[in-house]
Amino acid sequence: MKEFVISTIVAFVTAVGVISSATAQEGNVEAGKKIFRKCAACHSVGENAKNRVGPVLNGVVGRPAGSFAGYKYGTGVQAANAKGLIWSREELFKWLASPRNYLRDYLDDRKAKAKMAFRLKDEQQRRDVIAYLETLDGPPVSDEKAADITHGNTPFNPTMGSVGSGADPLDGLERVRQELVLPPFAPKHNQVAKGGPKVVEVELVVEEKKWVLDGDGTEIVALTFNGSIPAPLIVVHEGDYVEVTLINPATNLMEHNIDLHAATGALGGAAITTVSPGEQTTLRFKATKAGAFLYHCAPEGSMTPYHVTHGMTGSILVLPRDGLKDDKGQSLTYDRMYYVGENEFYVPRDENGDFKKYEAAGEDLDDWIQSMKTLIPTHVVFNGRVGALTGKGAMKAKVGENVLFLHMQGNRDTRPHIIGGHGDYVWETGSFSSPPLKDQETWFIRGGSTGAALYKFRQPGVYAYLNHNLIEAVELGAAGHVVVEGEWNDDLMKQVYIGPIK
Ligand code: HEC
Ligand SMILES: [Cu+2]
Repeated sequence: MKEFVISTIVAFVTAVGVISSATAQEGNVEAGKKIFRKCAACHSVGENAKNRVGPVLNGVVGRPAGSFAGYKYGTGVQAANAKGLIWSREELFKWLASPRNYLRDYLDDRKAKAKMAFRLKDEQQRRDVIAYLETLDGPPVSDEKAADITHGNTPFNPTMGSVGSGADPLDGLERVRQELVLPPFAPKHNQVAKGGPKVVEVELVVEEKKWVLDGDGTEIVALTFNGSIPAPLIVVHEGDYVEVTLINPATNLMEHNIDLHAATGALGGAAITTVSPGEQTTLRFKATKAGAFLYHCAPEGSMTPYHVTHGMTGSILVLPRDGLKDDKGQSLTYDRMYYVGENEFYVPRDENGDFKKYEAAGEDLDDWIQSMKTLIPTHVVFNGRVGALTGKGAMKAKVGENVLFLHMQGNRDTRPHIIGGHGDYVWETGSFSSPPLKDQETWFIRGGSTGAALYKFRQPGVYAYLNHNLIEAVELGAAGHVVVEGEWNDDLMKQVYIGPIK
């Protein structure tokens, strides 16, 4: 009890800055402010701070643990609060090194859990960030209007788009729910639209989960839409309304949102869809442009490339209402479609050069940001892991079939090629209002886009479909197979002779 009172007083005095000389010895406020950028992925501070993945940290030094109004703390922090824990400088120093281990010790409970999956190992960095936290004033006055803008300085007024006032202008339109399927497959759809524009409902549930990247068992805690990498393909027609419901289950640890390149305004939806664990959001946008597009999570700052390089990228195909066309405006149809998502990963290594493993989403944040800034990926793969599209997972087709390949890369340029085949028609940028290129050998997919290529298979056999940076294909994983059945055509190719030199 005595200790409790003293630490409260010390913390209080420190918080108001009376013994600031001691603060200077311990940690550097300016350095701490920079380090806080890492914390800002989950915590906000300052005047309009609101609870996000983690609670508001204004005035946290000297505050009872688990006490910020309106934040849903985990059971561990709640128990610590009941036990009288006050966030003194010393306690924070231990907490930041490993929140989970800290709670296990403090509560003397081996099963105690912390919702904060982030660790700051470096002692000086911990002192610095605590020094910075000490400069922050107490809790902000709650300002609900200001608190709603979660993403940059978008001019979006949250009341403008709110549904519920008056009649819904889309009441007359047919509503359909699209059941999304696992890549490399496409959901059921018509190539030529039937009837007028519809409202197409899709549901994306964010799953943070362990994910193995290769045959060596290299593992990350992936961030996914619906549990797959890439995220599922959505297919609609130009003029349709797309209603995306994004669910972030309470068991997750991070905030997520969605930026759809097919949408117009509010950062593609990212500005108005950020959801914390335990929340969901529904966004409706009109698909005004025909093409193949990327969608991805885009929380803020470093968190955007962090989430994108943890698997949160997918594609939406917006078909022209009357289907695909060649360069002369003649209809083109496909017999099958495959959706190839290319993702690159930057798995951090330990002192021995071995890949590190982490237990929970966000735990690798610091290491991963360092590693992704090298721009040297450790893995470049199709469908989330090395070999996902070979062997049992190989794509299949028959001689004479037209196959539409969508190729998505959320972050980095790539160059698909079919070894032994071509791109008969290629919409390199994904735009269907521009005429397709014809008879391409290799096509270019800009990082941040989805392109489309149509090819009629004319010979049976196993084709490699790969990123024609062959180092990335062979050494890092960016390769798949297409197994094609049918009759061999000697006119197109014949082995005339092979054997000893004649
Ligand atoms: C990946 C998200 C994430 C990051 C990054 C993160 N935190 Fe947290 N933090 C949380 C969550 C979630 C909680 C709530 C813990 C619980 O309830 O178990 C929390 C709780 C806290 C608390 C306890 C607050 C209270 O009211 O009891 C402090 C202090 C804290 N974090 C400081 C920091 C600092 C400082 C950093 C940066 C060095 C940081 N956090 C980085 C998610 C994060
Ligand atoms: Cu995300």
